[in-house]
Formats: sequence, structure tokens, C-alpha cells
Amino acid sequence: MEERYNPDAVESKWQGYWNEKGLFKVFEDPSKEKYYLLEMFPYPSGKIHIGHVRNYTIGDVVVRYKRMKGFNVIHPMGWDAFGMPAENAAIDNNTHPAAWTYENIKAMGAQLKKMGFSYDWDREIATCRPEYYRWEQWLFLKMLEKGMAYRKESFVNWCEKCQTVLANEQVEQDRCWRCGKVVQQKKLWQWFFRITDYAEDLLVHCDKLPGWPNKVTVMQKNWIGKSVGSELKFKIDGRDEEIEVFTTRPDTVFGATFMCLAPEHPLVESLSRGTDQEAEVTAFIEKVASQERSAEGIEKYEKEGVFTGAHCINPATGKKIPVYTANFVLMEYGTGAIMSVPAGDQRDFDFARKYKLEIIPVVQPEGEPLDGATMEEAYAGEGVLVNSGEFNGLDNKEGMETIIQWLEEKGRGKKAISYRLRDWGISRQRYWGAPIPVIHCNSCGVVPVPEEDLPILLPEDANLLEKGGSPLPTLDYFAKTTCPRCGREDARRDTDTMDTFVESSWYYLRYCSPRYDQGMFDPDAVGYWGPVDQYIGGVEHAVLHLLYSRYFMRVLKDLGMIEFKEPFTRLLTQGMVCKETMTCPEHGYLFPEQAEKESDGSLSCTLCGKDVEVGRVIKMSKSKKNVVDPNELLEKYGADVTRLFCLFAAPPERDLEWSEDGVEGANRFVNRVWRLARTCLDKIEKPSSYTGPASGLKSSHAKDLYIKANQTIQKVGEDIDKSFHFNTAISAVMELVNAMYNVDIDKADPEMKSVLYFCLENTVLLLSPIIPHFSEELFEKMGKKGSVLEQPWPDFRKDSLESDEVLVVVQVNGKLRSKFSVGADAGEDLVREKALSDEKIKKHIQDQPVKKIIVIRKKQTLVNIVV
Ligand code: ANZ
Ligand code: ZN
Repeated sequence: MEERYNPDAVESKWQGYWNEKGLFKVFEDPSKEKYYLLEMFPYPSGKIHIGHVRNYTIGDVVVRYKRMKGFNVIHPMGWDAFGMPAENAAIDNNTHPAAWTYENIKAMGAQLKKMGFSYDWDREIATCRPEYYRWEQWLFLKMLEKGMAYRKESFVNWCEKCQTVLANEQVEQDRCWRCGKVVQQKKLWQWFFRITDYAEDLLVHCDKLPGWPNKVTVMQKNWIGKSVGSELKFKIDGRDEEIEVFTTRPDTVFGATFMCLAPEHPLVESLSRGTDQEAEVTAFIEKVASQERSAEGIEKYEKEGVFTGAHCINPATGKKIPVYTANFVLMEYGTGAIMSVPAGDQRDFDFARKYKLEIIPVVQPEGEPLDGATMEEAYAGEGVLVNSGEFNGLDNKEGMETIIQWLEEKGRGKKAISYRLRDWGISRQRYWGAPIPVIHCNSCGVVPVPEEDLPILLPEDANLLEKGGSPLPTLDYFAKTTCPRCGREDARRDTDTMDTFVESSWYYLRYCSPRYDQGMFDPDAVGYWGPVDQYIGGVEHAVLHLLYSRYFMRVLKDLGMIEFKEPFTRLLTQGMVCKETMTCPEHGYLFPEQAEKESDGSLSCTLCGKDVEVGRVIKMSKSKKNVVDPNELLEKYGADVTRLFCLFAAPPERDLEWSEDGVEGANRFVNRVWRLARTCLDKIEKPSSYTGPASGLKSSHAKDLYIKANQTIQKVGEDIDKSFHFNTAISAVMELVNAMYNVDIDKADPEMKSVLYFCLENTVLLLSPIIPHFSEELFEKMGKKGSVLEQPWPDFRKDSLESDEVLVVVQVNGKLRSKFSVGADAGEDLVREKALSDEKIKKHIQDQPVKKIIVIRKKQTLVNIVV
């Protein structure tokens, strides 16, 4: 057997073996319990990074473990292959997004294979392939038919100079990333999915996901953002129309001294028409049209507004109040109109001071009268109602119920619920995505592509324009078509593509039957494999990807295509991989090889010799030059050491601090086990394992080791299964290995050797999910047939987890004179008898008469003989 573990030779050998034997291929087998483990699929950016390695290693360990536990495990891998980086890279490198993407898929696939991950590669999918996205187009048509998809005008970032739509990440401080021109907001007709129909269901089920981290369900709940409040009606002065507002504070209605409408509110223009304010309102609407109109977006701008020229009547006071339009009111939330209560809301307060509007306190802290003229800020707390007519003196919480009831009786209000969640806008004015399968006809309007014409192929040979917009609208051979309904020849395809989150919302179903060509998936296959039992990925997807996936399952369920609605039963969000930075005062961030160790242990810059400062441990990033390339690790240490390091350095949900010492440590441990195995195989002539109960062993040394092995088997299984705490599982194996090293094998008797061999066999099995190539090699060296993968996970003996002997400490006249052990079930008489017949004790007592024998039995047994 070789002196050291040789990863180069061993790892490729076993990867070849697994592949040749097809050990990772899986099929539906109703006789076995299924287990679906999935890691979030990568974007094919070109290179696997260390975060991927960690994520996939965690998953791979669980998969291999579950397989040994007898589950029928599906573990697929694929590529989230559409998206903007491909377009940018293609422009930068003068290639084509398709070519670039397929090239990267090849390179990254090879890297993953080198890590020895147990994927069923036959199930590999790439979302940019027509056989994948055609089913997404098909689903789009179904959703359109059911009213789950609809079209409306909505804003996009627009660069006038480049004549192109910009994604949010292409807008840098309000400017186009390419030309630097200030970005405008442009209204375009776009497609939406009606996710808000499911807002309540998605919210309620956040509490029915016990296998998800709490922080993720909390983030989802906040994103959905349910608000319980009221809708109140305000009559417009001198007109028949009314304005509805959404408020969570109906108790403050007496303090509503003005009203604010979103600039997009349909009443704004008609209210100002013909008044002195008309021109000002029009200018304001135009101004706001170039601002970002989202909950986060509006925070960027100064809060401002203009008077519309109209008044409405406060339903509580009957007083006339002015109607403004203001940029901080969103058309998309509530009713797009608010009653402004400056005394109770800071935003309204600032607005009132700015435009000299009345402030009337209505909720007052007990015993602290407020004065609208002198207040310095709004009071948003609890208190008693004042200036509120018949409700004065009520506690505002009580007032809430009473006032809403009162308004309801007057027909002026009702309870209402608002959600922050918006419908999902899926149109992207980008090229590298799945085309939206509709046709625009001058006679028929929007016409769905007939199902038999799917897929609408994305032309893969299109040239990207210099300025970076989508070439699709300019490609006549793509865009020009005939109307399937009336036959007009000047119809045009929709030239937008779908948001790439659409692809990732259902890919896990496609894996169940990746080559199925009768639909999105084979219902039987999904019926067997679905839902995903364990999903693993980054917390950065805690909101959008996971929420969209949950939404898609509800859509499919309501279309009668699947039977479950939660896609991921358990979720693990793994921490980041971090590393320290190195900075030179002269040259800034340095690559590790640019820092040199001095004799005193300090670091200096190889460029200028100045002292290098070792900085905080932070997330790896190219600009900080603290990135670790998995390829280098693979080359230097091999896959198993890399895997072991990722698992040992931190529990999976925590950040992992990368350190060269840690990797070296992992390497040492692997070789320590290797040497131990070598010695054992060398010195144990006729290997056989002891598998009986611990009590059947004669020597206490053998017993102790045997018990330790059983404890280790129990602990490793539990740590992997219950908590994914691979680091403590590995520690346990390390301890067992230490205990084995403590045996002097040259002096070991046959009993000890058979226990040692038992320990070795189990060490190999326990390590096999973690360092699979290494374990396969040792398994073979032990003369075993087949793959460790096909072995059952080892069982521990319940009767051999604790030593069944207790230590007896014997004193004579209070002085310790001897120790021995007896069976745990030995009675007091037996202990006395043994103590008196102990050779050492006999010597101490000699022939003195024994006055008293005291036996105290706790964890240990103490015998005190008084002579
Ligand atoms: C009167 C009032 C008095 C309000 C008060 C607050 C405090 P959440 O809890 O987030 O749902 N609001 C309603 N629709 C809005 C819109 N489209 N754009 C901007 N603001 C809007 O917030 C609900 C509160 O946000 C509502 O209650 C409303 O202001 C405002 F002392 O009404 B409130
Ligand atoms: Zn037509």
C-alpha cells in the first residue's frame, strides 16, 4: 500500500468507476422510500467558486448518507443558463451568448465532476435549451388563458442615448452604466403574473414550513407585507365622486387635515383640470414620471407635492380639506390615496410644515397636551383621543374599533387588507431569455401563439448591438410573422423575454423527467419524487426565488398538474465563505502571493517592502483580492481534502473562514487515517471484525475501544441526519482514530485486533459520504468487493454504548490502596467480598481485625475499610 494518499490517481480512478457503473443513476422505485435533495443550480458564469463547492459538498454528504440508509435518492444538477451576464460577456469578448454559455457549462461541469459529487448527470438540464423553455412558454399560455397572466403598462429604466431599457443593476447612481446619461422612467406594456392572488395563502403557509429557517420565513412574510386596516370614503367637494383611502389608523380620522393622491391616480388630472393649478399639476406629474416608483425607490427623493385645486370632505368632521398629489404616495399600494394626519405621521407632518397646512393633534400621550402650532414632530404613539368629537377621552386603541364602526354605519368606511406584494412583472427587454409566446396583430390585438407552434425559438445566432439593447425587435426574421387568428401578414411577435426567475421557479420538477416531451414534466415522475425533501442554497435567494417557486407550485396545483403546493420541505441556507484581506499602504489590496513572510512572522509587500496589514475576514470578492480558486485547491490537495475542509471548518449555516492551515489540517487527517489503515492491514494477518456485545470482550482495553466505536457510529449518524453538523461528526471520527492510534498493535492480542479491524471498517464507512474517493480506495484495499456506496450505513449496538463495568476504589483507614472494576449489576456483597480478597488490600490489612466496611455507590463505588 502506498505511503501516502495520492488524490490524483485515486480520485480519477473512482470517478471513472462510479461513472462506468452508473452508480448515481436513479429511477422511480415504488418499493423504496424516495429522498429528493437539491442544491440551487448555478448560473454558468465560467468558473465554479468556493461558495458552490461548499454548497454542493454539504448536499453530497447528505445524499451519500441517505443512499446508504436505503433511500432512493435523486440528486440532479443543471444550469440556470439565461440571463444578462451572458449578453455582457458576449459583447466584451466578441462572441455570442449561446456560445459563451455552452462553453461555460462544459467547463463548470468538468469541475463539478472533479469534485466527485454524486449527480445523476443524465438528468442535467440547461434552461436556455428549447426543450426546457418550450414548456415554460406552454405554461405561460395556460396562465394567460386562465387570467393568471395579464398585460399592463409599467415603468422601466430607459436610456435615451443608448435607446435601450436598462435592468436595475445597469443603473449606477441614476445613470446608465454604459454612457453615463441620466436614466429616465419609461412606460411600456409588460406582462405580469398575478402572484397577489396567492398573497394570503403564501403568507399563511409561512407558518407551516417547520423545516425552513425562521429568518427566511420572516423575510418572506415581510415581503408579502400584510397590513390590516380600513378603507374610508371621502366625498369630493362639489362633485359626485369619492376618494377611497387605505389607512391603518382610522382612530386618527378627525386629524386628517388634507389628502394626498399618487400622481398616477386617475382623479389627479380631472380634479385639476380647469383650475389655476392645472399647469403646476401637469408639470409635477411629468417630473415624478422620471422618478423610480417603488417602495424603496421613493425613499431616494425629497417628499414633495402640489395642490390639485380641489377639496374633499373629512367624513368625521364634515370639514373641507385640500387634496394634494404627492410623490411619496404609491399608486400600487392600498388605494393610491391617503388621508394625511400630520399630528400622527412624520411624513405628513413634514409635508404640512412645508406647505403650511393645518396640524390637529388627535392622539395625545396621557397628561401631555399637544399643540399643533408648536409641535416639533408627529406623535405616533398610544394615547387618549382629543379633538375627536364624541370619541374624546377614549383610549385610541378602543377608539379604533368604535370609530370604524361609526364610519361603517354612516356608509363611510369598511375594514380592508393591503399587501405589499406586487404582481410579478416578467417582461424583460433583453435578448438572452425565453421569448414570450404572443403575437401582436393590428386587427386582433394580442394573440397567443398556438400551442402546436411552440417552442418559439430564440435565434441563437443574433448579433448583439454595440449599445447593448436586445437585437430581437430588429430581427425581422424573428419578429415579423402572420397573425394566427386573421392571417394578417404585418403581425409582430412579442420581442420581450421572460425574467430568468421564471426558469428557476420550476426546474426542480423538470429534473424528475428531464427528457419528457409531452409536457413540463411526467406527472408520475413528479408524483413519485416531489416535493424536494431538502433544498440547499444561499440566503440571498430567501425572498424572490423561493417565493416565486412557492407561487408556481400553487399555480400548477390549481391547474391540476401537481398535488402539493410547497416545493421545498426543508431548506438549509448555508453561510458564506470568507477570508481575510491583505493591504499594502502603497499598493492597496494584495494577492496572497504578493505578501512575503519576514523572519519575525510579519508580512511585507513584495512590490515595495512595506508592512502588509492583514485585515478583517470578509466575503470573498475579486476587488478585495481575497478569492480562493477551487481549481488551485483541487490541484494541490484533491477533492476529498477540499471537501473535508469545507465541512470541518464550520457548521453549514455559519460563515466559513477560509484558512490555509485549516486545509493543511484536513490534509494531515486524511493521511493520518491512511497510515493507520496501512498499519492495520499490515499487522492484522487474518482480519475479522468483532461484532458481538461489548460484554463479550475479555480485556477492558478492547471493550473501551469497542464502545467508543459504537458511540462514534451513533454520533456521526445523528449529526448528519438531525442537524447537518458535519464538523462535530468529523471530530467524533478523529477521536476514534486517536483511540485506535493508542493501541500498540504489535502487542495486541487477537481479540484486540478484531476490535481494531471493526473500528477501521467503520471509520471507512463513516467517512465515505465526506471523503468518498479516499474511502473507496481503502475499502478496496481491505479486500472488499464493490463500492462503499452500496454498503448499508453501519448500525451501532445499543448494548455497547456504555461501559457495563464500574470502577471500585478501595480505601483502608481513609487511604487509597487499590482499584478494580466489577460488573455494573454486582451487588454490595460481591463488592465487599472482592475488596477483601484483593491482593493489595490483603497486604494492607494483614491480620488486623476489620471493624467496619462502608460501601458508597455513586458513579464510582467507594469502599472504606476501617481496621
Ligand atoms: C392615516 C395615518 C395616520 C396613517 C397615522 C399612518 C399614521 P402600512 O402599515 O405600511 O400598511 N399609506 C396608505 N397607502 C399608501 C400609499 N399608497 N402610499 C404611501 N403611503 C400609504 O401603512 C399604512 C399607512 O401608510 C396608512 O395609514 C397610510 O397612512 C399610508 F397617524 O393613514 B395612514
Ligand atoms: Zn390578427
